[in-house]
Amino acid sequence: MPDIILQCADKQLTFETPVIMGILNVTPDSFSDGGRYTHLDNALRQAEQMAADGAEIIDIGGESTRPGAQPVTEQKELDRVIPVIEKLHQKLDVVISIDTSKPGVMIEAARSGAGLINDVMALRADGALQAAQQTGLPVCLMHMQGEPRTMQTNPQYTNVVAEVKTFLKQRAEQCIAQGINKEQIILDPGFGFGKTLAHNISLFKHLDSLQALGYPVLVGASHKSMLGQITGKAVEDRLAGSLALATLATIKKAAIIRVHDVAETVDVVKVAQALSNYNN
Ligand code: YH5
Repeated sequence: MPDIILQCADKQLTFETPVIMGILNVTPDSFSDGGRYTHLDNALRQAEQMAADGAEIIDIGGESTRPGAQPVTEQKELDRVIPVIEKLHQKLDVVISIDTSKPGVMIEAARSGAGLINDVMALRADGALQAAQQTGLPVCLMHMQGEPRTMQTNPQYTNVVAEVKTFLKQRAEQCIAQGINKEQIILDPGFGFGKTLAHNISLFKHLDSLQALGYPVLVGASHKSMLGQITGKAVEDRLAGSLALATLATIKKAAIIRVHDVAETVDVVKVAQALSNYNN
């Protein structure tokens, strides 16, 4: 992986050590400060802190994709994310990732300074492949079985590792056929997206099988219910579990780790990297 360089608009990402992607939610339920700050100020403060803590990527999502979440309109998503992207692009030296499945949002986000497209639908929406190609930005292709509203109802696989790998390989090939550069593709097994705990565990244990496709792999499991299922802890008490997972992801050479707790994860990655036998 050290030889891979992602070209994220005006910035480059390399993966000698896992890159931390900090999660910045701009959905209304993530603001509970009673209006003391505007959404924009709040987002900027959070993002500044994550950058200072060592996040190299900040992932901005204007549509909740948590289990059971309802879709939002394109205009609403644009209204939420574009001002934040413009402001962060002005003020911070980080790669801005846009977490969206909508072609129109991809295009506008790229115009406003985004450096990476993160799509939990793996560019399956009508026009998304073309839109992503047009931006020239790297794309993260994530596996999901079903759709957010219903995906956790009854996830089923014959062989989860093989099925996720085949799906992502085919999506990567579609991207390449559409004119997206092979070197601009990231894969993600999609922890918690239409998966039981057993499915998530298999995918994590066999991350190397996905990495064998030759693309950088993103791991996103911070605070997710698989950690709640393993530890018995509520969502606000999943930091330690998230850090244990980040340690293992580092040892397994994940390229990008997507997290809520940037400062803590940066330390964990440094220690895991320094002390593991086969990372360097
Ligand atoms: C991901 O894995 N996930 S949004 C449920 C939680 C906690 C967090 C409380 N976007 C991913 O973060 N993009 C999301 O339980 C993502 N990979 C990529 N590439 C869901 C989320 C979350 C959901």
